[in-house]
Amino acid sequence: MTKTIFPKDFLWGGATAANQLEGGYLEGGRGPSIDDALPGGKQRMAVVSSPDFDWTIDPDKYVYPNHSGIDFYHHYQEDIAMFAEMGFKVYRFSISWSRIFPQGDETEPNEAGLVFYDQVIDECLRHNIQPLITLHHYEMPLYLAKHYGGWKNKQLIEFFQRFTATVINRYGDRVKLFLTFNEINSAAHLPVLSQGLVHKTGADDPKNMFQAWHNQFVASAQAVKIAHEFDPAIKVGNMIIYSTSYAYNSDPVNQIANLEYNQDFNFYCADVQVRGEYPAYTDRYMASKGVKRSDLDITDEELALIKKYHVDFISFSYYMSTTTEVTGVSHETAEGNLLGGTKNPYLESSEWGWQIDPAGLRIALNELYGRYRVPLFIVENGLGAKDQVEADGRIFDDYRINYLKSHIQAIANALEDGVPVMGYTPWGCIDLVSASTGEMSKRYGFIYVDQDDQGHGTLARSKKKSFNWYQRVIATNGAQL
Ligand code: BGP
Repeated sequence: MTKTIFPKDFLWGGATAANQLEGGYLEGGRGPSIDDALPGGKQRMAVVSSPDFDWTIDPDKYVYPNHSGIDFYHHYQEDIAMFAEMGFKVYRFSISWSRIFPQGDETEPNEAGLVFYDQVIDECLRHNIQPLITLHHYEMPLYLAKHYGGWKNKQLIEFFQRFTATVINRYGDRVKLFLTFNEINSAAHLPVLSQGLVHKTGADDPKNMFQAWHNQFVASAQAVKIAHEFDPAIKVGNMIIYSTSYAYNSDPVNQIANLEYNQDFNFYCADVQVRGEYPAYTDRYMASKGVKRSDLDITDEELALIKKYHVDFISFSYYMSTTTEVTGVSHETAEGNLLGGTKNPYLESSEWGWQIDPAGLRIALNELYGRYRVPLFIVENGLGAKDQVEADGRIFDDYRINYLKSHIQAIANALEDGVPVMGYTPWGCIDLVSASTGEMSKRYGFIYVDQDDQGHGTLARSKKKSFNWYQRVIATNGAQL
């Protein structure tokens, strides 16, 4: 076999999230989660940021594809068997909080919800796939958002602690890898998914974002404490979106804009979760949003907890890079891209305006390791694209293969740079509902799922060309891309 730079215990796999995958939204005693109240389709983000949005689930008004997901709730055995066929060593999935605590503030968990994840975990282990669990991925019980105002409310720390303890006590004998908050830094762009905040509950006031982040930092530290006390062998990671950022040119004002973008977006949350303390630029960042640290409710006990229980490793999503300039108006913007920024003239974009940049992943890995010196795990990466099904049912997704191949090559380069990378779990390894559009047609999977944007289809699973390609990548431990 050709020589590989990937370590022999490298964790190849794939990633999903409960709210985009499971369906069964009221089965097994599950309560509604915030994602169940968000419409699918083009109006998704616009509706959520309007002043009238009030979390009412109204199926007559909007299409709700998240209610059905891809019905993993009833297909998990078949899906995990296909992951095993690809050779997955690890499968990243999230636990729906409202399946375990339907309302969120109960003291006793819902046993039927716990049983569902027992089955998923045992099915993974039967196939020698290690589970990697995200505790909080873009959803929370709807009740907590409606009646407590989401993560800006300190009571959520206690509720989340109960949820975390329940999950770790139940699964910690079989699951040794956990992540706390998915893309915690995304609150700056997606307050609804990340922190359960909408216009009515103060998403427009940056003070709430910083308070919610602080509460999440405390909850994350508690999760590390609970996990390590249960079994010191359990490793807990944070999870951030990392968007490698370039200054538009060598003009120092753009270089400074880039420095601040990196501090505020890429590093702020990780600095607290990995180093255990608020970074030096905290006051500068808060002031840029009109917030003073003294406006927030932060106690010495909480800071001590954050300091002591920092995470063991960093996990991150990487899809694209960003280009920063001080005005952002003189050049074309990266249209359609939720993270915004200026269009980089050297890069191609996906159909959704995400700028494709594999070299940026090598830079990300080097920057994160240089700054934090802890192991890194790429838990999301991939290309959202519309797939064409041929008359004979085959799907030739060479564009996806090319995207993934170039990014895996970038990981190999970073390994040569000496960066310790634990694993790689491409996003949406099976087609699922898109987080930003709420639609099916933005697909990432190696496995095709027959369902359209209105939720119609047989839900039949089939292998795309990339399925066999990824199978070979794993079988050769990255030697053959
Ligand atoms: C990340 C989220 C995922 C996922 C992915 C792709 O930000 O953690 O939940 O959906 O992006 O995004 P989208 O579905 O909007 O294409």
